[in-house]
Amino acid sequence: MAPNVTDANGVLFESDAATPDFALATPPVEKADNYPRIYVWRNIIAFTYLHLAALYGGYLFLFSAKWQTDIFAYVLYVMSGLGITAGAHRLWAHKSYKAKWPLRLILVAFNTLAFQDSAIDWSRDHRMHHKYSETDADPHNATRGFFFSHIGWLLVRKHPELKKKGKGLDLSDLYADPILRFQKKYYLILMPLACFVLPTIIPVYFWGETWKNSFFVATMFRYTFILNVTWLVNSAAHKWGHKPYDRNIKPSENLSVSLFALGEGFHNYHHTFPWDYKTAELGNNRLNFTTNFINFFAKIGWAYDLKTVSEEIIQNRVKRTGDGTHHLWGWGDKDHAPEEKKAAIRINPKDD
Ligand code: ST9
Ligand code: ZN
Ligand code: ZN
Repeated sequence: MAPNVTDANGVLFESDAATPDFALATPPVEKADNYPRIYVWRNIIAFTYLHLAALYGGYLFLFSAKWQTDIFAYVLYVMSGLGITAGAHRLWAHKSYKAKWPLRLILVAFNTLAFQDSAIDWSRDHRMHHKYSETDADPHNATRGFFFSHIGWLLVRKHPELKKKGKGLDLSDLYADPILRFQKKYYLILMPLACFVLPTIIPVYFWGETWKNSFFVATMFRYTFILNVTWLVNSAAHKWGHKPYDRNIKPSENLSVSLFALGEGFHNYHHTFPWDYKTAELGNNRLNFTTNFINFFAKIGWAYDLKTVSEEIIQNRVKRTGDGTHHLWGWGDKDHAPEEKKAAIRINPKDD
């Protein structure tokens, strides 16, 4: 047995693995109990308004806003997306790489713009999501259905099992970072400024956009769009797609989600190897904007200690627990269908 096996039925860090290829002793999928939903009306009203405003914003985005405002909304989408993917997710929740303070500062600013709660709170929930995946202690437990894992979990009180098991979570690494402590302490001042006030003022001030277009397009539409893209990782990517790495879990490889979520839809891989900074197998970088972003900062030395899984480990795992949909390793793979090999076009062929 690998060292440091925890009693948790989920893998968070390398040392949590139960077997040498990082598998779990038991498959994590369980059925949710019938815990009653305690509605949080403040959130239900806020999210309803947000979505109505975003629909109107989407209309203005297409038919009324200046092109500068549309591009601005897109740039904010990418920035706040990176604050979640490269920041809260890969850096802080999973510790899959390390970052020097200038990069951490950029990421925390992007993360505040995304308004998905402080990076410390986001990471706490996300560590629970992996460690107790698809049980009652998982905040957006996908066994409770698409709606619950998408947005429903933000409209009700959390399951008592989550709060009980959550007490055992180690967050000392997050609280040790003064940048994260600062963000959490001043969140209620920084977040409204970054997510709502500045994005509304900038288009009006710099290119004469109307207040209406600015508020509904650059702020409400942009924010709600990113929220839904993020939530799709919890709902769609826990429901639809292949499972080449582990067929026993719900998380799946979902290319459409990856496209919008800056490379975060390769979710079967990510739940199988959660500490890989790429959150995908090597070779999927085309759709993985976040990996390219981290690679760029690794080149200039601001990102370092990037962790990734060796091809041998992946191959072993695919053979043992995959659903058989993994693409071939390359030409000459023993699973390569002979008909397909025969039909392939080869330029200047030579077998040696
Ligand atoms: C939002 C977050 O939308 C979205 C996160 C999505 C995650 C996606 C992951 C996918 C992978 C990454 C892909 C990224 C792709 C991005 C692409 C971008 C282009 N552990 O929470 P409370 C305890 S946020 C341990 O109030 P309630 C603790 O004692 C949207 N303990 O629970 C806590 O007290 P304190 C904006 C825990 O009362 C106490 O319980 N934000 C844990 O049941 C109370 O905690 C909102 O709308 C834990 N995990 O309320 C706010 N959790 O905190 C939404 C709790 O003092 N949230 N405890 O230590 C809420 O209003 C409430 O949390 C609630 C539950 C109503 C949902
Ligand atoms: Zn997941
Ligand atoms: Zn994760």
